Amino acid sequence: MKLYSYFRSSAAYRARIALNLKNLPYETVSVHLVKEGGLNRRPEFRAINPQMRVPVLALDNGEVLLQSLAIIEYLDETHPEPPLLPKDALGRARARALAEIIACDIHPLNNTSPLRYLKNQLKHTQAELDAWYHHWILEGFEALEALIKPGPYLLGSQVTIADVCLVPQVANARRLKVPLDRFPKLVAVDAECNKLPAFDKARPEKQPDAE
Ligand SMILES: N[C@@H](CCC(=O)N[C@@H](CS)C(=O)NCC(=O)O)C(=O)O
Repeated sequence: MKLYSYFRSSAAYRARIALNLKNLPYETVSVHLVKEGGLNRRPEFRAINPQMRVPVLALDNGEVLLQSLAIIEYLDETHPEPPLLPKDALGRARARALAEIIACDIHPLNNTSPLRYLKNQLKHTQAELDAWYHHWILEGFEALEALIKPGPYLLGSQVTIADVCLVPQVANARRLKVPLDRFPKLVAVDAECNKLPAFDKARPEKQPDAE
C-alpha cells in the first residue's frame, strides 16, 4: 500500500497510527502541502484525489481511499485485530462521537486551506489567525475533557479510533502553543498512547519527509 502523506498533516497522522496499530507495511509518498503554494494542488495529485488533500491510501489492487476516518474504518473492517471500534453499538457510537468532535468539528476549522483563505482572501492578521486557531481547539478540548471516562485511553482500557484522532490533534495544539493545562485527562491519554510503538512511529518528526 502507498500512503500519500505530509509529515505535519494531522489527518495523515491518524492514518499512519491506524496502519501501524494493524501492523500493516506501507510506503510513504510525501505530498508537500506548503511548498510552492502546496504540491497537493498540482494536476498529478489532483488526478489521484480531486479534493487535493491528504491522506490518500492507495491499495495494492489499485483502489484509492480518501478521508482518514473512512480509511481507518476500512482498515478496521479488513484487518479486525486489534479492533479500533468497540464490539457493541453503544461503544461504537461513543468512540465515533469523540473521533468526530476532533475530525469534523475541531480540525476542519484549523486546516491549511481555511487558514490560508482567512489570511489571503479575508486579510486577517497572523495574530487573528492564532486567536481563531486557539479558540476552536480550546472549545473542542473542553468538551472532550468533560466527556471522557477514566483512562488509560479515551474510552477506557482499549485504544479506539478516538485515541487515533486525539494524539495528532494534541501534537498540532502543542506545535501552535495552545496551553493544555486545563486538560489533564487529555494530556494523560496522549502520553499513554505515545508509549505504544504504533503511535510513536507515526509521529511527524519520525516521518521520511520530516523537516
Ligand atoms: N477530513 C479529511 C481532512 C483531510 C485534510 O484536510 N488534510 C489536510 C492536511 S491535515 C490537507 O490535505 N490540506 C491541504 C489543503 O487544505 O490544501 C480527512 O480526515 O482525511
